Amino acid sequence: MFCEQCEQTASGQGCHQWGACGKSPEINAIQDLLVYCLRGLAEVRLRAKELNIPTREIDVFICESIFATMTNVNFNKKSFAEYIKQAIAHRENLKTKIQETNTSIQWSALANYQPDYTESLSLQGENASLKFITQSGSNVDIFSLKLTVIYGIKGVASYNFHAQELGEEDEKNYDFIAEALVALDNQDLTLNDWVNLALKVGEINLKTMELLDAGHTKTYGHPVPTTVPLNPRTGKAILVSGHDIRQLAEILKQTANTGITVYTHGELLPAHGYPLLKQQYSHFYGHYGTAWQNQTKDFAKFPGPVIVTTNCLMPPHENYEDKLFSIGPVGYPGMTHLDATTDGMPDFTSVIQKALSMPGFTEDGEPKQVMVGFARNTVLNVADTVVEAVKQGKIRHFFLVGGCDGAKPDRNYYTEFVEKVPEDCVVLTLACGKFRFFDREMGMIGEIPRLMDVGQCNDAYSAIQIAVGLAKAFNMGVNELPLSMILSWYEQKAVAVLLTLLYLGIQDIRLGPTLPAFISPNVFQLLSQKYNLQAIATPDEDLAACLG
Ligand code: FSO
Ligand code: SF4
Repeated sequence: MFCEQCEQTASGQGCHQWGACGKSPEINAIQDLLVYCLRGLAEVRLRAKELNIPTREIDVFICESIFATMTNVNFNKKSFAEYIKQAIAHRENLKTKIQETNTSIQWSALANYQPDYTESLSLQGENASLKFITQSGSNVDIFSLKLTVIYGIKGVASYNFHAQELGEEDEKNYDFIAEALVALDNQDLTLNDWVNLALKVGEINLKTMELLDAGHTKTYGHPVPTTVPLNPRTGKAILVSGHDIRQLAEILKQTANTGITVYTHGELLPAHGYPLLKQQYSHFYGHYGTAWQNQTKDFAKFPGPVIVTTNCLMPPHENYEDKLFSIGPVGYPGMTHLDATTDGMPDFTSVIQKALSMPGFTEDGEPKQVMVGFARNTVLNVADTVVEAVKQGKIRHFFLVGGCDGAKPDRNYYTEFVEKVPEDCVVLTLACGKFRFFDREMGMIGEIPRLMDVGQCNDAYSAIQIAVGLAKAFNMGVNELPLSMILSWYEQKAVAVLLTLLYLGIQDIRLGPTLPAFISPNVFQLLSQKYNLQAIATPDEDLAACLG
């Protein structure tokens, strides 16, 4: 087994015996086999595109199936066997269409690969392992960059999957995903070419996050400051976890008038800031639980069913697995998966029945709340006030403390960092890393809250727009703003976001809690020379350096 795609990889050296996330060597190998098959499909898809053969269905399939290989998304061998069959079927279909116009094409071994379905797909996956394929003929730094590209592409694919659900697509993004998958087999690329390709992943991810932002804001309005109850209210309940706001909207639609209250979990907290969702559904009420790594406790306690729409899913405990439902790319053996019906959305009747059969909350909890909705529109609407506060010395510095959470104790750095941020500084946050401090009372500086939740990890786009907007208002470059980025990473969406920030030339990012295992010392040195990317130190040292 070889996997080092996430931050919790064993001893920072890669998971070789068993995944720290709970992924078995068998699942890891079948995921690698899927990626191998997708690389062959990508080659054929690029040829089809040249011949103007429509590929949209295949592009969406590629995004969904890569999404399923991300950390904490899908642990189900059956799902991967099905994705592999579909990948080969799509590839052969496309080849037939291509053959109608061009009979002389020679396909690579990858594009001709045929799995043996009578034998173990996991065993075949071991031979097709990512490490075996990508390491051949390259040095350790090129291997490091190839991993950076494939892991970044996983993040990009997942965001494109979300964007297309909301009707936002750009064929150029799909083209690039296929090109990057094909490039993994190209032995002629130099180290520099690979650096450029990694940065291109960041560029395409920026475009992808922009599409997703457009999908959310056009469909549900621009987020507005909104109070979200953290205490439950009496009655039957459904919890929705993950990132997928389109699916959450569908669940709200199908549960309307059932008397069931819908709660968000994890990265769906910012969904409360979208005004059209809130106005339309009075049973869209509050948020339950904190970050993904606490779900075994949170899901067990929740007195209703839980729908997992995306990462981060942990292997469920017996005491609650029967009330868990997965949709889209998510899966776990034995867990009920709700497939999309003909209109493209799952039928949530079984979840509603489950909720009605479960106790729900028997009393209202002690009132507690947080604020969300400080996305680009809200913040940039008060840009003048912010600029004035900075000029008058009321605001000294901004910190973007965001990214992922995780179980490791060294992630306490982020809690401590925010606690130590001086009174005259403002903290912007996004993604699930916020759960380390999201319910702190941090007060206001004049009319500006000292803690502002920009949104989900993909709302890094919104944070970038805020930084660009403030830089414009101050008439300076983003790197000259009194702004420091203190980022925490965990999985491949965060890799894609980091590559976007580097593509934009953002300097001085502090990254933790540990550096990616897949970044070789030479590649890290290159990034630190060019962007001053650095590992987090202690909160005191980093605060002093940022404010110095
Ligand atoms: Fe967190 Fe998980 Fe959103 Fe990630 S819930 S860790 S970067 O999947 O995507 O922030
Ligand atoms: Fe290990 Fe992370 Fe890979 Fe899971 S996803 S096997 S924890 S590196």
